[in-house]
Amino acid sequence: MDKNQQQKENFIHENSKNKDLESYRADHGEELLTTNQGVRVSHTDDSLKAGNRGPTLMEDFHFREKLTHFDHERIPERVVHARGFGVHGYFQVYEPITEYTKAKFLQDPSVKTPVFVRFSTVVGSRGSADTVRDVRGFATKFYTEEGNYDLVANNIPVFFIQDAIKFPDVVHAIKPEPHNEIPQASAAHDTFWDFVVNTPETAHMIMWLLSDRAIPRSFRMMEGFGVNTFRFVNQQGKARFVKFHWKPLLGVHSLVWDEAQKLAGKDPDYHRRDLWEAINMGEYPEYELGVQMIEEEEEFNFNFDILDPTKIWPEEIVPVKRIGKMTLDGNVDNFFAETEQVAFHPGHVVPGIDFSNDPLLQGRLFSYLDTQLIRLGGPNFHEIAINRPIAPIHNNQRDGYHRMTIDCGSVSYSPNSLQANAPMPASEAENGYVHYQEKVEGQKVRQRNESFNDHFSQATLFWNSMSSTEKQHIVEAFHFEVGSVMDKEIKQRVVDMFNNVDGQLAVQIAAGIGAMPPKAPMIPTVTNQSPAVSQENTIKDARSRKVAILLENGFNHTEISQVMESLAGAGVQTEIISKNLGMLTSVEGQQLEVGKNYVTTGSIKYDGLYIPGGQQSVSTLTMQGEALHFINETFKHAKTIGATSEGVDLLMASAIQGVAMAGADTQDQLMSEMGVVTIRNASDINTFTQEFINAIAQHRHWIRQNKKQMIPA
Ligand code: HDE
Repeated sequence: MDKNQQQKENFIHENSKNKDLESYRADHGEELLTTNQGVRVSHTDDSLKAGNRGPTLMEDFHFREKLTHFDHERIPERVVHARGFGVHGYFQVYEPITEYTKAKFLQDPSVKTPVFVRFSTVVGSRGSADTVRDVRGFATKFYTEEGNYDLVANNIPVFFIQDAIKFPDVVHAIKPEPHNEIPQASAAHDTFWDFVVNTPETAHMIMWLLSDRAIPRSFRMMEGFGVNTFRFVNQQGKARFVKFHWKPLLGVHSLVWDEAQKLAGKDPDYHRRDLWEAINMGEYPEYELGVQMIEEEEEFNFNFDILDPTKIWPEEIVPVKRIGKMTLDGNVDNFFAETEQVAFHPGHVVPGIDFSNDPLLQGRLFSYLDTQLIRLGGPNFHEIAINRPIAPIHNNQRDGYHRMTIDCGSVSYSPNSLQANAPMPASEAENGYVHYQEKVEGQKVRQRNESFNDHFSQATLFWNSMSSTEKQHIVEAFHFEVGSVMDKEIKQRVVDMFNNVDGQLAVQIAAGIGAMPPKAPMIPTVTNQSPAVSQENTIKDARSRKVAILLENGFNHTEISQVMESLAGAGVQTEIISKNLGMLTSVEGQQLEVGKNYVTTGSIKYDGLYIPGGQQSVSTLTMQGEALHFINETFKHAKTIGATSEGVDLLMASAIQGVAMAGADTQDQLMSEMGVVTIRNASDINTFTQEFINAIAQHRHWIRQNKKQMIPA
């Protein structure tokens, strides 16, 4: 049994949801072909015809069944979040949090609650690219003993709108325009920005959407946020307001825009492939579950409304308590059966978790069940294998399309005496779900409370909290997004709207989109920051990063093998790239296999680059435009570059020499400041690898930011 199979075995046996799924798995290897009625088929390559050149006969049941099934094998894609990728895992709480909630899966650290997580983009259709600028969905189904709990989250903590009644509007505005279905998976068009300038409550979300958060490096390196305000309720009935967070243990990291755009062409599956491969290699992504809690009595103590989904609760004011950890350790067996058919719903809660009056959440509670009815073809989608709880289901609901359960007996109503009124409602002591008895009073009005009126303070807070590089990326994103808008008035209104966030931001936006700067650039009154929202302050780790090695015949085998071994020891993967696929031979005669050539990969697919020594290898590479482009592009995207002995000469033949060295006094300065780690003397290889690994852990070296325009890549 190989490693992957072994992992799969462990995963199947340890996880109760997977044991449940096991009875649905079908393995067709080494079996004889049958129809759906189980009749063996003797020939499947020709339809039954009247004569060799004659018409196909109606009685060919095998042909008709095969074509009919094929004709019906699509279901509607999700109206939003159509493109997604699902994986299995488990969750464990660190210690009982009985004080805050009675939810059973949050009480016992020894219990592994199975989960299924689906990551997604929002706007693009099912076949769109992974690395587009967009919000990412991060939906988790916990199969708890008390029934399914869904935490249907995004990787951005706020939302575009404050009331769910505007959801169809924002989605229509951002989706491809209806007359020509252009553009795919992008906000960079007139209808979206028209909506934005007419809807000032979008300001805070737009700042996040145009930040690096919207182009994650990996699903494994993203935060998740429940966005809406929920409630925790404990055994004594005491409630607290709560917001949920997922904190990735690899830190929060992003791509750069040029890279994201190129990846969308070179590898549209970049994110799903990254997750699929990480799990297959046993590099299981981990996320801590965090909660922010606010006491009921403190509801009005903040300068924002805690029910407003366009607001964060700054972590510096309301700390995030980390209560447990989720590990994702299993890929699906079948994308359609699991990832496509899974159905999430923020209304799937268990005792101990309740709702708030957040008007976005209230609307969501209607929409998710409703959408599954059309998408999954009726009310029995809870019976689809991936959606079934591990807790038993007993009620009087019956029939409907695709009913699987054979409900026995004559009673399907309540109250009844024929079955002693079973199935009977459970008391609270028996874990029956009891809604929190919040007192609600009011007139029926179509209005918003005035506490929802401040649309700019937190947008400014976000802007204030960004590093200079993050700010530059936001301005560049405005230039791309709003620069793609045709209508000049809309462009001008974007400048004027974001003048309310920060006058200098508005001035910079205007400069890149052919609009006038604001007449009176605003000096913000909000001057504080929330360091937690900046990715500069995240965890830095080299683990599971991927390094490309450029190589040709005549390389130095001792050097490359020492470096590869050290990188592997630090959990860094390597891949050899060369002009052609096949084997390469070192000076000493050893052979190494090429993983990819320039046609099948590109620098954009790696976190760093290493060029080993070997006179002949380096001379050949120096003559290859692709190799030089690879180096230049890696440099432009601020990634770590390492070179040993003659490998350093190749760097000097690239654009780095002229561009990076401009202004640097010595090569040492270049090395230490720019994340370009070089060593001429191979006897210092251990020092090199240590420094190289540390540089990779930094993710990017933004000090190169100002030089990127000079790089021809
Ligand atoms: Fe969703 N959302 N949404 N949403 N949402 C859907 O349900 C909706 C919102 C989120 O991987 C739909 O099954 C409304 C916020 C995720 O299957 C639909 C509003 C957040 C997913 C729907 C929102 C989300 C969805 C489409 C109020 C972050 C993908 C398909 C304005 C907390 C789940 C489906 C998956 C999917 C409605 C806003 C997260 C139509 C009405 C805020 C991760 O029901």
